[in-house]
Formats: sequence, C-alpha cells, structure tokens
Amino acid sequence: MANIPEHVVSEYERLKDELNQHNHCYYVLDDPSVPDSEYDRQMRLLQDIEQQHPSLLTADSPSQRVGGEALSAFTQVRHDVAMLSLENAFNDTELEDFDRRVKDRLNYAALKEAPEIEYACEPKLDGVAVSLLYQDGLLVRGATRGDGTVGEDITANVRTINSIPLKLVGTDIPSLLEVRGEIYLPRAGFEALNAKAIAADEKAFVNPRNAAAGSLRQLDSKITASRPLEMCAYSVGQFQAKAIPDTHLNMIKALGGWGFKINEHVEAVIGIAACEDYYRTMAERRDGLAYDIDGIVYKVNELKLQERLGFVAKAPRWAIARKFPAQEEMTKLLDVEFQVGRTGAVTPVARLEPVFVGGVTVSNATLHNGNEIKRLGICIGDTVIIRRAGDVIPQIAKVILEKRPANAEEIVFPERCPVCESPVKRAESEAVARCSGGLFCGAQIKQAIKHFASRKAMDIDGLGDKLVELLVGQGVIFSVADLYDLRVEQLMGLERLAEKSAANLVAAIHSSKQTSLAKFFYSLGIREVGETTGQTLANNFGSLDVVIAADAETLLEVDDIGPIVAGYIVDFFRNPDNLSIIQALREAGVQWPDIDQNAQASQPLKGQTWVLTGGMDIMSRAEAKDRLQELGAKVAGSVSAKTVQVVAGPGAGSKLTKAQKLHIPVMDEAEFIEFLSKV
Ligand code: JCF
Repeated sequence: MANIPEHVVSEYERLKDELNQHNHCYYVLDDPSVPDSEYDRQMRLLQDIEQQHPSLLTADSPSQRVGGEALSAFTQVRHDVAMLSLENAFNDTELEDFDRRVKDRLNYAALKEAPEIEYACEPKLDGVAVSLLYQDGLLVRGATRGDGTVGEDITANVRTINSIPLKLVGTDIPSLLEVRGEIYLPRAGFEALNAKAIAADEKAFVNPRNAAAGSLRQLDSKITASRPLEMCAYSVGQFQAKAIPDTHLNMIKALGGWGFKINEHVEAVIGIAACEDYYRTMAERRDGLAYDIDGIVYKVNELKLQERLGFVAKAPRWAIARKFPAQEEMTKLLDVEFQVGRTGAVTPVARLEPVFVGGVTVSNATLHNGNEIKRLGICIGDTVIIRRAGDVIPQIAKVILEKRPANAEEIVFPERCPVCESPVKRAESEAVARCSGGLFCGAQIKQAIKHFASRKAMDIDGLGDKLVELLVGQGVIFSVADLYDLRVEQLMGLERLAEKSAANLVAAIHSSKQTSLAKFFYSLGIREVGETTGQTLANNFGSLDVVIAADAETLLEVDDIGPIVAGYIVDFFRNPDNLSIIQALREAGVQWPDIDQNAQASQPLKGQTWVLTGGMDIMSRAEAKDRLQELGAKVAGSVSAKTVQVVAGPGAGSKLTKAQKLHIPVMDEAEFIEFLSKV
C-alpha cells in the first residue's frame, strides 16, 4: 500500500469490519445494530476512501455488494467434495424404513439394548443449492451445484447476497471452509418481484425457487444484487480447522458463529417417532413461514456415525428428505365464469378439475382480470400449474402450452354483465372491468346487502349469504333499506325458514338499528372505505350530514384520506339513489350517537398507528381494534416506521420481528389491557 498513510489504511479496515458487522446484524440476525442513516454514513466514508485510494479496494469490501461488470459466460468449477442429493421419503413408513436401515448398517441388531438414533431435523428450503469457499476466512468462490461434480462459478453473484459473509467473523476461523447451503427468495420478495414483472408486462416467475435460480443465473451481477435473495447454511464440504465439531448440530452452530444465517427451526431429537412429531409440527407452521419449504431433512446427528454409514451412489446413507404435499400441481381449466362483485367488478374465476395442492383440494382460482388472462395466454381446456403456498389464495402460475388440446377455447371477456346485462366498462387507467348497472344489477345489490349485514358492518345475525341471495332473487327486497320492512310472516313464506328463525332474524334486524357512525360509514359499501376509513370519517367529521355535505377538498384535509378515496366518497353522496336509501334507513330508525368534536380528550391516541399481531386470549382481536380506533388510533396491518406501538400475542411472527428490528415498543395482551384501563 505504497503512498497511502497508515491511518487511512487502518480507518479503511475498521470501516470494512464495522460495516460487515452491521450487515450481519441486519441480514443474518434480523436485529439491526444501527439506524439505516448511520449505516449509509459509514458506507459513504468507505466509498470516499476507495475513490481516493482505488488500490485499497478488494472484492470483500461491503461496497461491492451492488454488483460489478457483467460476465460473458460462467466458468466451470469442479467440486472437490461432491455435492450430494438426498433420498426422499413420502410417508411415515418410508421414514421408519430409513431409520431401520441406519440401525442395521450400524449393527444395532447385535446390541443387547440398541439406543435410538439422534437426528438433526431442519426444514428443507426450496431454493438453489450452492457451495461457498472460504480461505483464511475470506470468501473466494461461490458455485452452483450443477450435476454434483461440476458446477458454475457464480462468485460475483453470491457476493451481492447480503446474508452471505464476505469475511468470516468470530473465533477459531478455519483455514479452509466450504459451506453448502440454499439460496432462496422469501415469499414476500417473490411476490414483489412478480408484481413488478406483471406491471411491466413481463413474464412472471412460477415460484420462488425459479425466481432464485433465474436471479443467480445472471451474467450481470447488478441484476442479482437487485433481487432480495437470502442464503441459509446447512452443511460443510471441505473443512480444515483446529477443532472439528462432533455433531451436525454443533457444526451448524459453528457456522452461525462465523456469520452465516442458519435456519431458526433446526433441532436435534432422539428416535424416529420424534422426527415424525417434528414433521407434523412443521407441516402446521408451513403456511406461516416467510419462505417456501418442500419437506424436512433428517440427518444422523453424530458425525462419527455419519462417517460409518457412508454413501450410496449420489446420496448419503445418513440423511433423508421427508417431503411435504406439493405446493404445485397440474390440472385442467374446465371453464371460466365471470362473477360480479359489490362495486360491479367483473372477475373471471377459473373452474378447475379438482386437485390436491399445498394441503387442500382446489377447484376454483381467480384469474383476477382481463390482463391476467392475456398475460397467461390461457384458454379453456388448457393444462395449467396451480400454486398454493402460504395462506394466499391458489394461483394459476403457468399454462403448459405443449398440452393444449386442439379444441381449446379462447376466453372471451363479456361485454355485458352476466347478471343484469348492463354494459361492462373499463376505465383506461384500471385493469378491472365493471358492470355499469349499479344498484340496478342484482349481483351488486346482493353484495351490497351482504356487506351491510356483515359482522363488522351492521352485524345482522342470521342474515347469511344464502338468505340474501334468496331475498333478492325472489324480489322480496331491492335495497338495504328494505331489510327494515321485513315481517316474520313474509320470511316464513320462504324456503327453509322456520317461524323461530324468522322471528330471530327480524329481531336481529331491529337491534342493528343502534349502531355507531363509523360502522354506518363502513356499511354503506363506498369504494375503498373500509373499517379504518369509516372510523377516520367518524372521528374527523363527527356526523353523517357533515360528510354528505363535504367536498373533496374538505375530505382531503384529513391525513389518511387521499384523492382517490375522497373522489369515491363525494361520488357516493352525490348519487340520489344512495341518498334516498340513507334517508329510508334513517326513517326506519337506524341511528348512532354523533361524536362531539370538542371531546378531543376522548381520543388520546389520535395520530398514532398501532399494529396488532399474534393471538389474544382475553379480548378478541376485533374488540382490541375497536377500542384502539375509539381512542383515535389507526390500526394498521403491517409494521412500518410509522408504527408507534405493537401489541403481540402468542404465535406472533414476522410483524414482531420487524417491530424489534425497527426498535418499536411491543406490549403483550396483559400489558395492553392494563394500558386500556388507564387511558
Ligand atoms: O434445505 C435444503 N434444501 C437442504 C438440502 C438441506 C440440507 O441439509 C441438505 C440438502 C441437500 C443435501 N443436505 C444435504 C446433504
């Protein structure tokens, strides 16, 4: 380092170490050590030094995570220790057979009292296997698995992945370490990537694994850098160190100590029955995980035993993957129906040959809108791939064109509403097409009434979807206001409604008349006015008539109301049909206490955003939300920098983690109830 003052060199090394450490806290431990602004400041200092003294710059600098020059091709890499695949087990019997083979091979039959085997259990991540080579603690090479013997050199790409240490940390760093693991895209990253692709009219990825593989195959590492990939370490190939761990689990822990992300659910258990319990527990948690897993990997935990067991052909005898039900299956598109929603949105719904996928039988899937049909290039009769992962609704991920039958039918988007035959129109800026029939359309009337009666709206017990279909279908009621004229004798004339249920329903309709202003706003079914906006309107304007009279400008003065919602609200109250329904509801006796605008003291949480997550034992989630909103707080669905307080119950997951990451205060249910009693 000729000509570079020593204090600059040492400052440079210090910044590199510190940034690597912040990076580790943020991406591996999910626990940031400094605010983003401080990280950015240190990064700029580092980059300044690198600009003034380019000879200092090495590939392990944290500034290089953004990717560099594009390659023209990948070079081949020979794995010194072959990268193995795993044998699969598809049921408990196959797993028990594996355990028996392990014991036989270890000659346990000859023992008087053969012990149960200890197994390390871990979720099997659905991503791309990689090998990372570290010499004296520095990342020198990253490679794909390839065929297990020869892979591709993807060093430039792996350097962009934030959870991969560029330099190992901790103590007893091995002189040579080849780490194996899975590079994967968490579900949220996958959804975001696909949403972007769809918005740009590009092809979407079928699943996170394909997206991860595609992201790693980029010759331009800047593209890889833009994808939120993660890497989780699960085994070791080459290894030279002073001390070698005795078990797989201790090896994994050592990797964690050197800075790798390791799976939070790895665990050692004794005996195959405990392995089966682990499988069932993880199967229940599967939908709630932030990433796709396709099974559980079991490994004989003692490395000495692993050595004695050895390998067959391409797989170790000491490990097996127990597979979960697939999250993707093939099926046929039988037909497409068009459903009309509350706001007139016409949604194409795919009718599928029933298929078991992601643990449930799926026979319908939404096709969202006309653009989605075009993007998928789908026809009736096509064979499709259905994906159902997490708690999201099943999606058609891909059409298998090779399997298209000769009589495949084009899907024609209807020009007239399938229910009321009014023209279907689509605004230039919108993907959604809507029936223009408004409250003339039977489908929209039905949906409006269902919404009005629902639990979080007017909460009319006993007025279920089926009954609404019947009442509107038979011309008994035409609007929500007609509900309040229903008589017991009238209802009894309908199929399947006994006198007692009819009387109960009339009573429930009667008692719904006492409501709150917030619920009433929500009940009206104004576009984009959900529960929260209903509460916002009530809190800020205090009475229905003030909102009816308000123009868009007045509405916009409220923080949480944007121009689009304001427009919908104004349009709604300018519509004479809507006003006459509101008039009829008031005449029928629907009422609520107005909110005293001067009683600011009753809203001590005004302007605060709260988040509820996890379970609640004493009060219900809905009650908690109601109480917070009455106090003026906004209750949001996700944690952000704006969140002032999180209430976390048992089972809280990613929202809690994020709150901790952002240093947002968290309280449990008991503390929350205590808090409510004091405000
Ligand atoms: O998570 C995985 N996909 C995974 C794959 C985990 C493991 O522990 C593995 C693996 C492939 C081979 N272990 C081996 C030996």
